Amino acid sequence: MAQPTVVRLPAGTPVDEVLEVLDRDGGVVVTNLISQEILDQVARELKPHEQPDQVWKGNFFPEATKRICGAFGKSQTYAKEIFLNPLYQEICQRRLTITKKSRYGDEIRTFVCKPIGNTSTMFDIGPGAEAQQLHRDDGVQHIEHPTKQPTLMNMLVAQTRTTPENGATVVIPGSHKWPDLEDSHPLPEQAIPVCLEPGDALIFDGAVFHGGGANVTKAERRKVLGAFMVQGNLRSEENIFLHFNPSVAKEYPTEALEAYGYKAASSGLGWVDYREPLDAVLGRGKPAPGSLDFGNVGITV
Ligand SMILES: O=C(O)CCC(=O)C(=O)O
Ligand SMILES: [Fe+2]
Repeated sequence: MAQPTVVRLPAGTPVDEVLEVLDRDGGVVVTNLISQEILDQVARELKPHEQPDQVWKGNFFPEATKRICGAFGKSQTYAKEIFLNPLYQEICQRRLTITKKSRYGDEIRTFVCKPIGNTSTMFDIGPGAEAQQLHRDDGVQHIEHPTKQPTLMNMLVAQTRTTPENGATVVIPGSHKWPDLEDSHPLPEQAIPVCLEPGDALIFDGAVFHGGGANVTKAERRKVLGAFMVQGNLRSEENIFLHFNPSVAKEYPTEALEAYGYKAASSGLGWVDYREPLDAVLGRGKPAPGSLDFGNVGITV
C-alpha cells in the first residue's frame, strides 16, 4: 500500500479542491500562500516580543522551544495577512460555521454562528528540542470523536524552512476520523513530517493527531506562524472579559474570579500567554516566568 502523505496543492487551487483533500485526509499543504515580503514584515513586528532562551518547565512543550502568543494583537500584518488569509478564512467559514434552527414561540428561527479566533501563536523550535507528544488540539475543548464537522481549523505558515531535521510539524493523515482514547493510539512511526518552504501553509482539522517535530540540527531554528479558528458557539454568552477586564477583576477575591472564568481548565482551555490567567494578568498564585506552569495540563488518569 502506498505510504500516506500530506497532499500539496499550489496557492490558487479552487477552494472546493482544497476542501476535498482536507475532509478526506484531515490536513493539506498549500504551497506559496504567503509572500516573503509579508513574512519579513511579520517577523519585524513580532521581534520585540521574542522570548529569551529559557528552560521550559511545563509538560506540553519540549525544552528548547519558544513561542510568541497573541500574535494577532502584536502584529497587524499578521492579523491582516496571515489570520485573514482569504483561502484560510473561506475554509474556516465553510467548515466551522454552525447553522441551527431554534424554536422562538410560534416561530422557528435559523441562527447562524460564525467561527472566531482560537489562538494565534508563533512556534519556534530550537536545536536540541525533542519531539512534542502527538495530540489533538481539540482535546483542549474536550471534543468527542469522531466529530460531525471540525471544531477547530488550524493553519501553520512556515516562516523558516521546515524539515524532518529541524522540527517540521508531523501529522497522521486520516486520524481526524479516529474515535477517542484506546482505539486511537497515535504512534510516532505513523506521523509524517510536513516539509514546508517559507510561505507554504499546512492547514489541518483540529482533530488530527500532530505535533512539533524534534530539532536535531546544531543551529537551525524552525519557526511557523499559527492561525487557529474555533466554532463560534464555544464561548460564554456575555463577552465577560470585555465588561470584566483585569483592571476591574483585580479588586475581586480569587474564588470569585475562578468561578467567573479567570482560571484555565486542566486541559489548558482559557490560558493566556500559556499561563494561568490569574498568574498572568493579576499576579496571583505562584509565578511561572515566561510560561504557563502547565503542570496540570493533560493530567494522565
Ligand atoms: O510547533 C508545531 O509544529 C506544532 C505545535 C502544536 O501542535 C501545538 O502547540 O499545539
Ligand atoms: Fe497542536
